[in-house]
Amino acid sequence: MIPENHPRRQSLLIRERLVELMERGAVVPQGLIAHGRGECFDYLIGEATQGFAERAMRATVARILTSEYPVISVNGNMAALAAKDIVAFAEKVGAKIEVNLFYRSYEREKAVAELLYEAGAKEVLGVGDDASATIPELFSERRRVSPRGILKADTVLLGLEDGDRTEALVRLGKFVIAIDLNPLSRTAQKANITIVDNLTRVFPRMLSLADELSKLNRQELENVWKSFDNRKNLGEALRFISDRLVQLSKDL
Ligand code: PTJ
Repeated sequence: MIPENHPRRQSLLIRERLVELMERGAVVPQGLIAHGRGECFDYLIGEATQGFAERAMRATVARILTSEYPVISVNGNMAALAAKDIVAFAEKVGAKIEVNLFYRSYEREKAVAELLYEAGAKEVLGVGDDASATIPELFSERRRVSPRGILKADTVLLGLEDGDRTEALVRLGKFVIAIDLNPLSRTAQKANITIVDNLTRVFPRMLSLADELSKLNRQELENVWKSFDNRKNLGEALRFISDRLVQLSKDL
């Protein structure tokens, strides 16, 4: 039992949920390691959505609203932490949802899809025979995608993704949007838009941004995402972290 007044109650509850879903087979043990890394970067950005993340989210929503075929790629950690918000966001912006796992097995595909269906999804791609297409240049199970999903997508939104797969999707001509707390990861560096923020904050915020931005016309939406510069924004994330650490060290 985590005491109600524990200062890090929320964070401990999230850990408990990941462990529980690992026991149910949706999350892999490596996902716990990835989460620990994420927690560390979250500390560095003050465990709050900063300006660089807000700008990246606005560009993301604008891009998705002007996409022909947007797909949200969901792995074990994403489904464990944000299934409800992912499903609500996908519904609002008309995006498909596809299970795409680094450590793929049929049992895990089903376990992750089940979390999404429990959260209200009407359709989940990438399970079993549906993941029958392959991403060239990637090997083993990591290359499988759905011909009705990622293979066909013009825009792919993903989180906690491996660098090789991000690079392969970009080479395939996909517009890749990554949610990654680590601004230095290969995924963060290679994506077209990187949201350096915790995915538990990202989806609720993007839901309200979708309401706000859907009032803009197509030209205005295109201006929002086309004027976004990912490298500059990643630079701002790193400067924010470094300035914050300098400030914190002065306060000691
Ligand atoms: O479910 P699977 O089989 O697809 O496997 C998923 C994991 C997460 C195990 C796999 O994709 C993996 O090994 O990821 P990495 O290479 O460890 O990358 C995870 C990245 O996500 C790191 O840069 C973390 O800082 C970041 N991260 C961790 N938790 C969060 C996060 N970013 C945003 N929100 C989080 N909650």
